[in-house]
Amino acid sequence: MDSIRHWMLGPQGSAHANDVDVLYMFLVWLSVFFFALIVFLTVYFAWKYRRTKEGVLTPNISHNLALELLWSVIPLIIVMGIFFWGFNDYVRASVAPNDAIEIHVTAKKWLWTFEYADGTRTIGNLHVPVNRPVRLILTSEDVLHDFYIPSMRQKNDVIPGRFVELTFTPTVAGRHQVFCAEYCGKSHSDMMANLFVDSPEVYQKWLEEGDPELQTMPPVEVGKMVYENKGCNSCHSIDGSRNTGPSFKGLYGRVEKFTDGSSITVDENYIMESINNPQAKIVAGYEPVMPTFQGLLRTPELRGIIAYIKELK
Ligand code: HEC
Ligand SMILES: [Cu+2]
Repeated sequence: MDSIRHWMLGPQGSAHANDVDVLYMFLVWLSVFFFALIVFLTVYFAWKYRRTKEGVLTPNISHNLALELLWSVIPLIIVMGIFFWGFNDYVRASVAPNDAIEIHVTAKKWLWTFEYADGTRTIGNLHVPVNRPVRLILTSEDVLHDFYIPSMRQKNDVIPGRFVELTFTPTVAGRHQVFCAEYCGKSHSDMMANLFVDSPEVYQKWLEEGDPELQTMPPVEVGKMVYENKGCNSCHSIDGSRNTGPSFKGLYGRVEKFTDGSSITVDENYIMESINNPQAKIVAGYEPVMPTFQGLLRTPELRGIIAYIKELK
Protein backbone atom coordinates (compact mmCIF):
# COMPACT_ATOMS: atom_id res chain seq x y z
CA MET A 1 0.00 0.00 0.00
CA ASP A 2 2.75 2.38 0.95
CA SER A 3 4.60 1.77 -2.29
CA ILE A 4 1.44 2.68 -4.24
CA ARG A 5 1.25 5.89 -2.24
CA HIS A 6 4.92 6.61 -2.92
CA TRP A 7 4.50 5.88 -6.60
CA MET A 8 1.51 8.22 -6.88
CA LEU A 9 2.68 11.09 -4.67
CA GLY A 10 6.46 10.86 -4.28
CA PRO A 11 8.49 11.26 -1.11
CA GLN A 12 7.12 13.22 1.83
CA GLY A 13 9.12 16.20 3.09
CA SER A 14 6.93 18.24 5.40
CA ALA A 15 5.04 17.89 8.65
CA HIS A 16 1.61 17.95 7.02
CA ALA A 17 2.55 15.78 4.00
CA ASN A 18 1.27 12.60 5.60
CA ASP A 19 -2.15 14.14 6.34
CA VAL A 20 -2.46 15.11 2.69
CA ASP A 21 -1.43 11.65 1.55
CA VAL A 22 -3.78 9.80 3.91
CA LEU A 23 -6.76 11.82 2.67
CA TYR A 24 -5.65 11.48 -0.95
CA MET A 25 -5.24 7.71 -0.69
CA PHE A 26 -8.59 7.44 1.11
CA LEU A 27 -10.21 9.17 -1.88
CA VAL A 28 -8.36 6.90 -4.31
CA TRP A 29 -9.43 3.68 -2.54
CA LEU A 30 -12.98 4.94 -2.04
CA SER A 31 -13.15 5.61 -5.78
CA VAL A 32 -11.70 2.17 -6.55
CA PHE A 33 -14.31 0.57 -4.28
CA PHE A 34 -17.27 2.40 -5.86
CA PHE A 35 -15.90 1.84 -9.35
CA ALA A 36 -15.72 -1.90 -8.72
CA LEU A 37 -19.15 -1.95 -7.08
CA ILE A 38 -20.83 -0.06 -9.92
CA VAL A 39 -19.17 -2.09 -12.67
CA PHE A 40 -20.10 -5.30 -10.88
CA LEU A 41 -23.74 -4.26 -10.40
CA THR A 42 -24.01 -3.05 -14.00
CA VAL A 43 -22.82 -6.38 -15.35
CA TYR A 44 -24.81 -8.36 -12.81
CA PHE A 45 -28.10 -6.55 -13.50
CA ALA A 46 -27.56 -6.73 -17.24
CA TRP A 47 -27.25 -10.45 -16.86
CA LYS A 48 -30.01 -10.89 -14.29
CA TYR A 49 -32.61 -8.85 -16.17
CA ARG A 50 -31.62 -10.02 -19.65
CA ARG A 51 -34.38 -10.93 -22.07
CA THR A 52 -35.09 -14.62 -21.66
CA LYS A 53 -38.15 -15.64 -23.65
CA GLU A 54 -39.92 -13.79 -26.40
CA GLY A 55 -42.77 -11.80 -24.89
CA VAL A 56 -41.82 -12.23 -21.22
CA LEU A 57 -41.29 -8.81 -19.65
CA THR A 58 -39.31 -7.94 -16.53
CA PRO A 59 -41.78 -6.97 -13.77
CA ASN A 60 -42.01 -3.23 -13.85
CA ILE A 61 -40.11 -1.99 -10.77
CA SER A 62 -40.73 1.76 -10.73
CA HIS A 63 -39.93 2.82 -7.19
CA ASN A 64 -38.34 1.70 -3.93
CA LEU A 65 -38.29 4.40 -1.27
CA ALA A 66 -36.04 2.55 1.17
CA LEU A 67 -33.41 1.89 -1.51
CA GLU A 68 -33.46 5.46 -2.74
CA LEU A 69 -33.03 6.85 0.75
CA LEU A 70 -30.18 4.46 1.38
CA TRP A 71 -28.20 5.38 -1.71
CA SER A 72 -28.74 9.09 -1.11
CA VAL A 73 -28.05 9.23 2.61
CA ILE A 74 -24.95 7.02 2.70
CA PRO A 75 -23.08 9.01 0.00
CA LEU A 76 -24.20 12.25 1.68
CA ILE A 77 -22.61 11.15 4.94
CA ILE A 78 -19.43 10.08 3.15
CA VAL A 79 -19.16 13.36 1.21
CA MET A 80 -19.80 15.48 4.32
CA GLY A 81 -17.15 13.49 6.14
CA ILE A 82 -14.66 14.12 3.33
CA PHE A 83 -15.52 17.82 3.40
CA PHE A 84 -14.80 18.29 7.10
CA TRP A 85 -11.73 16.09 6.96
CA GLY A 86 -10.31 17.99 3.97
CA PHE A 87 -11.27 21.40 5.33
CA ASN A 88 -9.59 20.70 8.63
CA ASP A 89 -6.39 19.53 6.90
CA TYR A 90 -6.51 22.50 4.54
CA VAL A 91 -6.74 25.03 7.33
CA ARG A 92 -3.96 23.38 9.30
CA ALA A 93 -1.74 23.28 6.21
CA SER A 94 -2.48 26.91 5.24
CA VAL A 95 -2.05 28.85 8.46
CA ALA A 96 1.54 29.63 9.42
CA PRO A 97 2.44 29.61 13.12
CA ASN A 98 3.65 32.92 14.57
CA ASP A 99 7.26 31.81 14.86
CA ALA A 100 7.51 30.90 11.17
CA ILE A 101 10.51 32.18 9.21
CA GLU A 102 9.25 34.67 6.63
CA ILE A 103 10.77 34.66 3.19
CA HIS A 104 9.61 36.78 0.27
CA VAL A 105 9.44 35.08 -3.09
CA THR A 106 9.26 36.97 -6.36
CA ALA A 107 8.45 35.26 -9.62
CA LYS A 108 9.60 36.74 -12.86
CA LYS A 109 9.90 35.11 -16.26
CA TRP A 110 11.65 32.69 -15.66
CA LEU A 111 13.26 32.95 -12.24
CA TRP A 112 12.39 32.60 -8.59
CA THR A 113 14.01 35.17 -6.29
CA PHE A 114 14.07 34.73 -2.53
CA GLU A 115 14.51 37.51 -0.02
CA TYR A 116 15.18 36.98 3.68
CA ALA A 117 14.44 39.29 6.60
CA ASP A 118 18.15 40.21 6.89
CA GLY A 119 18.27 41.37 3.26
CA THR A 120 19.84 38.20 1.91
CA ARG A 121 18.65 37.76 -1.62
CA THR A 122 19.15 34.69 -3.75
CA ILE A 123 18.03 33.52 -7.12
CA GLY A 124 16.94 29.95 -7.70
CA ASN A 125 18.13 28.58 -4.35
CA LEU A 126 15.90 28.66 -1.32
CA HIS A 127 17.50 27.63 1.99
CA VAL A 128 15.47 26.81 5.09
CA PRO A 129 16.34 25.09 8.37
CA VAL A 130 14.85 21.69 9.06
CA ASN A 131 11.88 21.36 11.45
CA ARG A 132 11.13 25.10 11.54
CA PRO A 133 7.89 26.41 10.04
CA VAL A 134 8.42 28.57 6.97
CA ARG A 135 6.04 31.19 5.65
CA LEU A 136 6.56 32.22 2.06
CA ILE A 137 5.03 35.47 0.84
CA LEU A 138 4.86 35.33 -2.90
CA THR A 139 4.21 37.75 -5.70
CA SER A 140 4.88 38.01 -9.41
CA GLU A 141 6.45 40.84 -11.38
CA ASP A 142 4.89 39.84 -14.67
CA VAL A 143 2.43 37.04 -15.36
CA LEU A 144 0.71 34.25 -13.45
CA HIS A 145 3.11 31.65 -12.10
CA ASP A 146 2.58 28.84 -9.62
CA PHE A 147 4.99 27.86 -6.86
CA TYR A 148 4.96 24.10 -6.44
CA ILE A 149 7.06 21.95 -4.07
CA PRO A 150 5.77 18.40 -4.51
CA SER A 151 7.64 16.91 -1.54
CA MET A 152 6.23 19.60 0.79
CA ARG A 153 2.73 18.99 -0.59
CA GLN A 154 2.38 22.71 -1.15
CA LYS A 155 1.43 24.70 -4.20
CA ASN A 156 -0.05 28.12 -4.82
CA ASP A 157 -0.70 30.43 -7.73
CA VAL A 158 1.60 33.47 -7.75
CA ILE A 159 -0.29 36.51 -8.93
CA PRO A 160 1.05 39.87 -10.16
CA GLY A 161 -0.02 42.80 -7.97
CA ARG A 162 -0.95 40.63 -5.04
CA PHE A 163 0.71 38.72 -2.19
CA VAL A 164 -0.18 35.11 -1.60
CA GLU A 165 1.07 32.82 1.16
CA LEU A 166 2.37 29.33 1.38
CA THR A 167 3.52 27.58 4.52
CA PHE A 168 5.16 24.30 5.45
CA THR A 169 7.45 22.78 8.05
CA PRO A 170 10.21 20.83 6.30
CA THR A 171 11.12 17.62 8.09
CA VAL A 172 13.49 15.99 5.61
CA ALA A 173 16.93 17.54 5.08
CA GLY A 174 18.41 17.67 1.60
CA ARG A 175 17.50 19.08 -1.78
CA HIS A 176 13.87 19.34 -2.85
CA GLN A 177 12.61 20.38 -6.27
CA VAL A 178 10.52 23.50 -6.88
CA PHE A 179 8.57 23.87 -10.10
CA CYS A 180 6.52 26.53 -11.79
CA ALA A 181 3.15 24.85 -12.27
CA GLU A 182 1.39 27.51 -14.33
CA TYR A 183 2.30 27.86 -17.99
CA CYS A 184 4.06 31.23 -18.22
CA GLY A 185 5.76 31.33 -21.60
CA LYS A 186 8.70 29.99 -23.55
CA SER A 187 10.95 28.85 -20.70
CA HIS A 188 8.19 27.83 -18.31
CA SER A 189 9.57 24.29 -18.09
CA ASP A 190 12.97 25.68 -17.01
CA MET A 191 11.44 27.79 -14.27
CA MET A 192 12.65 25.64 -11.44
CA ALA A 193 14.36 26.26 -8.13
CA ASN A 194 16.09 24.23 -5.45
CA LEU A 195 14.80 24.06 -1.93
CA PHE A 196 17.66 23.18 0.40
CA VAL A 197 16.54 21.99 3.80
CA ASP A 198 19.60 22.46 6.00
CA SER A 199 20.50 21.55 9.55
CA PRO A 200 20.25 24.63 11.81
CA GLU A 201 24.07 25.03 11.82
CA VAL A 202 24.42 24.80 8.04
CA TYR A 203 21.51 27.20 7.61
CA GLN A 204 23.09 29.75 9.96
CA LYS A 205 26.43 29.46 8.16
CA TRP A 206 24.68 29.91 4.83
CA LEU A 207 22.85 33.02 6.11
CA GLU A 208 26.15 34.53 7.25
CA GLU A 209 28.39 33.52 4.38
CA GLY A 210 26.01 32.99 1.51
CA ASP A 211 26.25 30.63 -1.39
CA PRO A 212 29.61 28.97 -1.85
CA GLU A 213 29.67 30.53 -5.37
CA LEU A 214 30.04 33.90 -3.67
CA GLN A 215 33.46 32.77 -2.49
CA THR A 216 34.65 31.66 -5.91
CA MET A 217 33.05 34.27 -8.16
CA PRO A 218 35.38 37.11 -9.25
CA PRO A 219 34.91 40.00 -6.75
CA VAL A 220 34.01 42.47 -9.52
CA GLU A 221 31.10 40.26 -10.56
CA VAL A 222 29.95 39.86 -6.97
CA GLY A 223 30.12 43.66 -6.70
CA LYS A 224 28.04 44.17 -9.82
CA MET A 225 25.44 41.80 -8.37
CA VAL A 226 25.42 43.72 -5.09
CA TYR A 227 25.10 47.03 -6.95
CA GLU A 228 22.08 45.76 -8.88
CA ASN A 229 20.41 43.61 -6.22
CA LYS A 230 20.87 45.56 -3.02
CA GLY A 231 19.47 48.80 -4.34
CA CYS A 232 22.68 50.86 -4.72
CA ASN A 233 21.63 51.42 -8.34
CA SER A 234 18.54 53.34 -7.25
CA CYS A 235 20.71 56.20 -5.91
CA HIS A 236 24.15 55.78 -7.49
CA SER A 237 24.86 55.78 -11.22
CA ILE A 238 27.88 54.13 -12.81
CA ASP A 239 28.12 56.51 -15.79
CA GLY A 240 29.08 59.70 -13.96
CA SER A 241 25.59 61.18 -13.86
CA ARG A 242 24.33 62.72 -10.64
CA ASN A 243 21.50 60.94 -8.83
CA THR A 244 20.28 61.01 -5.23
CA GLY A 245 23.87 60.06 -4.42
CA PRO A 246 27.17 60.69 -6.21
CA SER A 247 28.09 58.47 -9.16
CA PHE A 248 30.41 55.54 -8.53
CA LYS A 249 32.28 56.39 -11.75
CA GLY A 250 35.74 57.68 -10.92
CA LEU A 251 34.98 57.56 -7.20
CA TYR A 252 38.02 55.56 -6.17
CA GLY A 253 41.04 57.83 -5.69
CA ARG A 254 39.01 61.02 -6.08
CA VAL A 255 39.41 63.79 -3.49
CA GLU A 256 35.97 64.08 -1.86
CA LYS A 257 34.81 67.20 -0.03
CA PHE A 258 32.38 66.96 2.86
CA THR A 259 29.74 69.28 4.27
CA ASP A 260 31.94 70.02 7.31
CA GLY A 261 34.67 71.36 5.04
CA SER A 262 37.07 68.45 5.45
CA SER A 263 38.16 66.24 2.57
CA ILE A 264 39.62 62.81 1.96
CA THR A 265 41.09 60.74 -0.87
CA VAL A 266 38.65 57.90 -1.47
CA ASP A 267 40.10 54.49 -0.56
CA GLU A 268 38.77 51.11 0.56
CA ASN A 269 38.24 52.21 4.14
CA TYR A 270 36.29 55.28 3.16
CA ILE A 271 34.00 53.19 0.92
CA MET A 272 33.55 50.68 3.71
CA GLU A 273 32.67 53.46 6.15
CA SER A 274 30.23 55.03 3.67
CA ILE A 275 28.39 51.71 3.44
CA ASN A 276 28.32 50.87 7.14
CA ASN A 277 27.99 54.35 8.58
CA PRO A 278 26.89 56.68 5.76
CA GLN A 279 26.20 59.59 8.12
CA ALA A 280 29.83 59.76 9.31
CA LYS A 281 30.89 61.96 6.39
CA ILE A 282 28.35 63.66 4.14
CA VAL A 283 29.53 64.46 0.63
CA ALA A 284 29.19 68.21 -0.03
CA GLY A 285 26.11 68.98 -2.10
CA TYR A 286 24.18 65.83 -1.08
CA GLU A 287 21.54 65.02 1.50
CA PRO A 288 22.28 62.56 4.31
CA VAL A 289 19.69 60.06 3.05
CA MET A 290 21.72 56.93 2.46
CA PRO A 291 20.52 54.04 4.66
CA THR A 292 23.15 52.04 6.49
CA PHE A 293 24.00 48.63 5.10
CA GLN A 294 25.68 47.54 8.32
CA GLY A 295 25.18 43.80 8.66
CA LEU A 296 23.35 43.50 5.35
CA LEU A 297 26.41 42.83 3.22
CA ARG A 298 28.64 39.87 3.83
CA THR A 299 32.41 40.14 3.67
CA PRO A 300 32.68 38.79 0.08
CA GLU A 301 29.93 41.21 -0.93
CA LEU A 302 31.72 44.17 0.66
CA ARG A 303 34.95 43.10 -1.00
CA GLY A 304 33.00 42.75 -4.25
CA ILE A 305 31.38 46.19 -4.22
CA ILE A 306 34.74 47.81 -3.45
CA ALA A 307 36.39 45.92 -6.34
CA TYR A 308 33.50 46.94 -8.60
CA ILE A 309 33.76 50.63 -7.66
CA LYS A 310 37.55 50.51 -8.25
CA GLU A 311 36.88 49.21 -11.79
CA LEU A 312 34.64 52.18 -12.65
CA LYS A 313 37.37 54.61 -13.62
C1 HEC B 1 18.55 56.06 -0.79
C2 HEC B 1 19.66 56.36 -1.65
C3 HEC B 1 20.95 55.57 -1.49
C4 HEC B 1 21.14 54.21 -1.54
C5 HEC B 1 20.08 53.13 -1.72
C6 HEC B 1 22.56 53.99 -1.44
N1 HEC B 1 23.19 55.19 -1.29
FE1 HEC B 1 25.19 55.45 -1.10
N2 HEC B 1 24.91 57.47 -0.88
C7 HEC B 1 23.70 58.13 -0.99
C8 HEC B 1 23.91 59.55 -0.81
C9 HEC B 1 22.81 60.61 -0.83
C10 HEC B 1 25.27 59.72 -0.61
C11 HEC B 1 25.99 61.05 -0.40
C12 HEC B 1 25.77 61.56 1.00
C13 HEC B 1 26.60 60.82 2.00
O1 HEC B 1 27.82 60.88 1.92
O2 HEC B 1 26.00 60.13 2.84
C14 HEC B 1 25.87 58.41 -0.67
C15 HEC B 1 27.23 58.12 -0.54
C16 HEC B 1 27.83 56.92 -0.78
C17 HEC B 1 29.25 56.71 -0.86
C18 HEC B 1 30.27 57.77 -0.78
C19 HEC B 1 30.30 58.43 -2.15
C20 HEC B 1 31.22 59.59 -2.33
O3 HEC B 1 31.10 60.20 -3.40
O4 HEC B 1 32.01 59.87 -1.44
C21 HEC B 1 29.44 55.37 -1.12
C22 HEC B 1 30.75 54.66 -1.32
C23 HEC B 1 28.15 54.77 -1.19
N3 HEC B 1 27.18 55.71 -0.98
C24 HEC B 1 27.92 53.42 -1.42
C25 HEC B 1 26.68 52.83 -1.52
C26 HEC B 1 26.48 51.43 -1.73
C27 HEC B 1 27.56 50.39 -1.92
C28 HEC B 1 25.13 51.22 -1.75
C29 HEC B 1 24.40 49.90 -1.92
C30 HEC B 1 24.79 48.82 -1.08
C31 HEC B 1 24.50 52.52 -1.54
N4 HEC B 1 25.47 53.47 -1.40
C32 HEC B 1 23.14 52.72 -1.49
C33 HEC B 1 22.47 57.52 -1.21
C34 HEC B 1 22.25 56.18 -1.32
CU1 LIG C 1 6.32 30.50 -14.28
